[in-house]
Amino acid sequence: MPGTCVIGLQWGDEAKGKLVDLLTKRHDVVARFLGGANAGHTVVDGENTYKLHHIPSGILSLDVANVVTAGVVINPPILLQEIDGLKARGVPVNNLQLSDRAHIIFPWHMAEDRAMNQATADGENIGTTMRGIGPCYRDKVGRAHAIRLGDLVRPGLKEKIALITAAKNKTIASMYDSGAFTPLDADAIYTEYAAYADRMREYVTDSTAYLLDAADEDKRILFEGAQGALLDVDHGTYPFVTSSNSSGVGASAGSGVPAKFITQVIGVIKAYSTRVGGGPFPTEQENELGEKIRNRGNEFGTTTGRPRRCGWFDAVAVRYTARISGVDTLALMMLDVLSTLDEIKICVAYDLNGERLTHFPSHVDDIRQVKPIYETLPGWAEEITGARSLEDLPANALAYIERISELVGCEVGVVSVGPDRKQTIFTE
Ligand code: 2SA
Ligand code: MG
Repeated sequence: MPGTCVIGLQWGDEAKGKLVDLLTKRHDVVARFLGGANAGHTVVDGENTYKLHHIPSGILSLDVANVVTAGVVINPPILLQEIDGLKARGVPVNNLQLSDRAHIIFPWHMAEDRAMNQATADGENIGTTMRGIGPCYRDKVGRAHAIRLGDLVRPGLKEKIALITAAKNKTIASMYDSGAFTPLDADAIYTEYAAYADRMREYVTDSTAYLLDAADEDKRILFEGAQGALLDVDHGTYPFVTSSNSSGVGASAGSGVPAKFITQVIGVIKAYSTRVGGGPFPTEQENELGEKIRNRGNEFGTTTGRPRRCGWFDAVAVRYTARISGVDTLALMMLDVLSTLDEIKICVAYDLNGERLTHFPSHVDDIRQVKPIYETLPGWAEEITGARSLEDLPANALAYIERISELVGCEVGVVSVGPDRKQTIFTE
């Protein structure tokens, strides 16, 4: 079965949504396998721009099944807004399935995220999206105080919510200064969430069973990642990460489909780097150049509108994430953003206390300390948003693509020069 996986290889926002949308035509199923309303996937179809958070980016293709799998955490009001927004613009969502194993985000998770989002043990703020993601995953692993979509649509919900609200009111109160937290009202939460459950019921499935059957029937499944591999809870820049496996290793865990069914992994990279929230970022440019990239690339969070930190392409980090994700081919996005720069730098190694590193360090202290070692390439003056084939690109842009491919150790199969579907070059 040809299973394809799309993974962001940086800190998220690599324009994965555009790539997934392009690839859906060649697939029968799109399965989103992690994260939740912290993700913002932008899909552009002609004049229309859709911003999706939970719903897989294949939703615009009506004959493709779009599956929110067990590994996702669902925020019901945000999901329902997405559904309503799509319907209001004439996109039917009959092709959506929601896993009954997916965990549900509740108001207590938001309250906990706000309280925890102060500082980590080493004093720097993670800068989460405040969507309750970390607390929900923590409760999932903790088991005692978790509610899955399957629970939301079954009897017994009222009792579960009452029990958890009572426990959470005690623990959350202790996280805030006295008076700063208004205790949660279990009855009100039940009434609100029971209404959400009624609206979500028609989409609920055992998505694991569905996907396993689809795999056995040789259906073509596209596994859609969210965030980026450097935010992977186990393999990223911990603790400045999200709370699930956002690298390639997460596709099977989240979807329930064994790795042997995934025959191709596409690593999505931006032609430069961005990061939102706290944490180390070796090639960050806190200067005019960073500002220029932010403005040209419109680098502001889809979910929260936060300005993204910008910097040069980091080949050390991407080579690492391409390897852990098992990447076969790269999709290089937003190359047009770098047009008009005199020169472009690529980080080819790190200097850690005088030692040259070409592997990505495991400890955040070392990632903070490293100094990037750059190689400088000449830029190109002309805009390239109209390029439709490699021949249309300036020689310096081609040289840049070639160098990234060499340093990361994977071929570049796709180059994107703008948000529209048409602004895509397939190199084969
Ligand atoms: P969280 O909310 O617990 O997952 O945050 C933990 C860290 O993960 C980062 N993170 C992200 N980074 C980039 N893009 C993300 N999605 C949105 C988007 C972000 C937005 O697509 O634009 O709108 O602000 C995303 N989601 C999580 C987060 O910044 C923390 O560093
Ligand atoms: Mg995004």
